[in-house]
This record gives sequence, structure tokens and C-alpha cells, in this order.
Amino acid sequence: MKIGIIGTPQSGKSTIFQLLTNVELTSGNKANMGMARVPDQRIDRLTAMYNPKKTTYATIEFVDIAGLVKGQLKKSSEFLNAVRDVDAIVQVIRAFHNDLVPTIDGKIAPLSDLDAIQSELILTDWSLLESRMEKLERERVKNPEATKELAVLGKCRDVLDNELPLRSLELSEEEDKLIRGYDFFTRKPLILVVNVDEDQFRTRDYPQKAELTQWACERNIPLVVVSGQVEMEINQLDTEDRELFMSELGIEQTGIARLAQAVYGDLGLISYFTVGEDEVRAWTIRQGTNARQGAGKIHSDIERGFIRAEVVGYDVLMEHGSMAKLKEKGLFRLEGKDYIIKDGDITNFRFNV
Ligand SMILES: Nc1nc2c(ncn2[C@@H]2O[C@H](COP(=O)(O)OP(=O)(O)O)[C@@H](O)[C@H]2O)c(=O)[nH]1
Ligand SMILES: [Mg+2]
Repeated sequence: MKIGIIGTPQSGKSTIFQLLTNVELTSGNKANMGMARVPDQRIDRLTAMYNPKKTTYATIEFVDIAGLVKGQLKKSSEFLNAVRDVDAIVQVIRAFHNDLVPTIDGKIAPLSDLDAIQSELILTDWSLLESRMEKLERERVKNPEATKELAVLGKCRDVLDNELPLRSLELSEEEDKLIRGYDFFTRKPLILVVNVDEDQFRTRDYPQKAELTQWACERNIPLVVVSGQVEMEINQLDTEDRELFMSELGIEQTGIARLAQAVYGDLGLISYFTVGEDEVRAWTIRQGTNARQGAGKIHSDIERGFIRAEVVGYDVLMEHGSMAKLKEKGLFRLEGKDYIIKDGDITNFRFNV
């Protein structure tokens, strides 16, 4: 799972990337890559309970992709290749005022920045689709598969003709498979980040807020408000001052934490946990993964030799306070290989190799 961060130049992409990953940025326009921790209060509480030698949070990989000047997309093959490669897109939209960082047209216009880039992505998908359709039309006579694919691409074209992204198109599993290989930009999950300044953060207001919120709502796209500036300040404080500052700002979680969680959730990822004195750890799986496949995340031997999973929900553990109590009350469940793991399940796999 790789998430690409895109946006206009100077919108705060690298700032947010760095806050997410703590990766030192290399200068120049090369794409930076790094892993971001997905904060999880459940892991914090399990760590407090077990006091393990090691705590491991879920992580997702981010790529800081070079900025995109409006209208320049066709010329930027580096940008296109980088975006083609990611599983989801985070678009950073500038709302912050900062006289030291002028915008290209001197305006702060979040909605038009967003629209400009998204329209270009739609156009790029459209060009790819057109050339693919032409090729398939020529092959049609000797390639029976082409007809099926053309039918799906035809549906895609109708959507793009209406200037809508391909993620708005509902396709059957089979149809989706036929076009998956094209990696259309507008079919990738999208998450919006509005980068606000401290004033905007405090007043919970920024230019075009209503329009932007409506845009995201209509398309069912998550929108997270983050302030690169405030987050950097928070980062520099020690724990005590940090809590004070955050409570003064009226927030319980940093914007970066919310962003990482929004991305994780939007990709259909969930966590199950393993606990013990050595390690408390979150394991990332897709929603719908069964116990046996889930066990494979830890080790292929456990998947191969899977016998049973001992499972208890995080909430049940917290309610009863300790594993010993759960065992006493018989609240541990034994599940077979086809059990669908739930978010927050605490598991112990029995296996035999
Ligand atoms: N005032 C203010 N400045 C910011 C904020 N986020 C980023 N900046 C500044 O904007 C400039 C561009 O940020 P950068 O992250 O490099 O943008 P990129 O070109 O999108 O990667 C830098 O000078 C940042 O310090 C913010 O939330 N508020
Ligand atoms: Mg940058």
C-alpha cells in the first residue's frame, strides 16, 4: 500500500509528508518515500497494560510527489509515472496565508486548486482510455476478449465525458478486473487535506470552506483539515506542553494522526493485535480477511500450519481488565480458519508445522 501526496507547488506537501513520516527530505524534486505510523489509542492502552519490551503500530507508506503546476500535467511524465504507481492519492490543498510563500496567481483559492488538478487527472484518464479503445477496436475481430473490455471502457468513457472521476462508477468484480491493469488515476481512492494556518485552525474557518466541504460530501471523499504550521509547533513540544497546547487548541488528536487514520480506513484496512510481554503489535489486514490469511501476515508457517485462532475483542478485554479474567470467564473464543477477523481483535494463533 503506497499513498501518493500530490498538490500544487508550495501547498505544504513536503511539510505534511515529513510530519507523517519523520523522514528527512532530500532536496530537489525527487519523490521522497517514508513510512507513517498510524496512531491508535488501543495500542497505547494495550502497551500500558502489558508494559512490553516493544510496541509496534500499523504503518502506511507515503510518497511525496513533486508539485504540479496547473495546466502542466501532460508535460510532466515524472509526475504521471509517480501517481500511476500509488494505491491511493492524498491531495494537499493550500488554504493558509503566508506572505513569505506567494502563490502563483496571488490568490488563495482551495476549490479551484482542487478542481484544476482533479480535472487534469480526468483528462489524462480520458486520453489513456481513448487510445486503448482505438487499439481494442482494431483487435476486435481476432480477439474475443476485446469486446468485453470495450464494453467496460465504454462505461468508463461515459463517466469521464461527464467530467466525473472513475471512482464514481460502480462495476462488478469481473468488470473491475478487466480495467484494473490500467491504473486509472481517478479510480484510485482520494483523500483531501486542507492545509490551514494557525488563525484558520483556531477559528475553524478558511476561504471557500463551504464549497470545498460540499465538493467532498457530494463525492463521498474524506476531507481532513490539518495545519502544517501548528503540527510543526506541536512536534517541537515535550509531552506535557504538547498536551497543554492541544487542549488550548481544543483538540484531542493531532491532524496528522487523523490523516493517517483517515487514509487507513479509506483504504479498507483494519488492524488486529497480538499482545504479550515481548511485544504489543498491530497487524494490518484488509477488511474481510479470514483468520488463516490474517495469520500469514505474521508468518507463512502460521498460515500453513494453522489450527485455530484464540480471539477476543479489544473492548471485551478492556471491559474485564485482564486476560486472566477473560480465561476464567471463558470469554476467549476459538475460531477456525474461515473466521473473518474484525478490527480490534486480539488474537493468538495455534499452529503446527
Ligand atoms: N503559514 C504556513 N506556512 C506553511 C504551512 N504549511 C507549509 N507552509 C510553508 O509553505 C512552504 C511550502 O511548504 P512545502 O511543504 O515545502 O510545500 P510543497 O511545495 O507542497 O512541498 C514552506 O515554506 C512551509 O514552511 C502552514 O500550515 N502554514
Ligand atoms: Mg515539496
